[in-house]
Amino acid sequence: MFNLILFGPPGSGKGTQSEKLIEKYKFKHLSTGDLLRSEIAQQTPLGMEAKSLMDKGQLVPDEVVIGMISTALDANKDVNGFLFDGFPRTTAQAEALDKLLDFNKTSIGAVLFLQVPEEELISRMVNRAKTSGRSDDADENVQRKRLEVYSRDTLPVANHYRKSDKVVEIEGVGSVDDIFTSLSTIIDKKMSQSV
Ligand code: B4P
Repeated sequence: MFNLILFGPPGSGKGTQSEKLIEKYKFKHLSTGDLLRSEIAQQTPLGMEAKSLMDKGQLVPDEVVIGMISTALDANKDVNGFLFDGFPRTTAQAEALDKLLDFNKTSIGAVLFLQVPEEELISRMVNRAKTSGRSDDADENVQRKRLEVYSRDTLPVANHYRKSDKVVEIEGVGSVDDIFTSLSTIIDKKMSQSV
């Protein structure tokens, strides 16, 4: 089993690249953003609580997302590997994921970190707002808040995985296909080293 984390700031293209990666490598895709938006669409109590936080650019509590991931891992025992997209977003989430994977006798094979400058991120979120219908994309103050939360709470997650030499930085500006080629090259290399 080969497990991958696609890491990067909001709007760096994690969701965009995940779609292509799951098609090529048949990973089980676990996007906490998608899982939360599905709860919102179903108007569950969890979804309603998450929406109020997401609309302000804040993170949903660790125990909520860790619980969602734990359930998803249990429900997918026979997959080739997981692609974690938008998770972990805090060091506490990363530590919880390490324990869950360890319990299942597996681990993270690589953390691919998409590098995109802040102004480009804002411009992508502004563009995405025109079509996504996502209320957290529509307001520039919320976008700035998401980037602030990212720098404070999520960036330290990269250091957590640097300790075990798992992080590979990838240029996240350029065509979607060129970025996908860069990601695939690293994944092929890491997969061949893991067998
Ligand atoms: P997410 O759903 O994870 O969304 P994201 O980080 O905003 O976007 P992503 O990086 O996937 O960007 P995309 O491909 O769409 O999170 C949403 C919210 O959910 C969070 O703010 C938080 O509140 C909550 N949440 C989620 N996970 C959580 C967790 N673990 N803990 C706590 N809270 C959590 O790309 C963006 C745009 O750029 C798109 O329009 C795309 O078309 C465009 N684009 C992509 N690649 C491009 C390229 N190469 N060039 C130009 N444009 C490009």
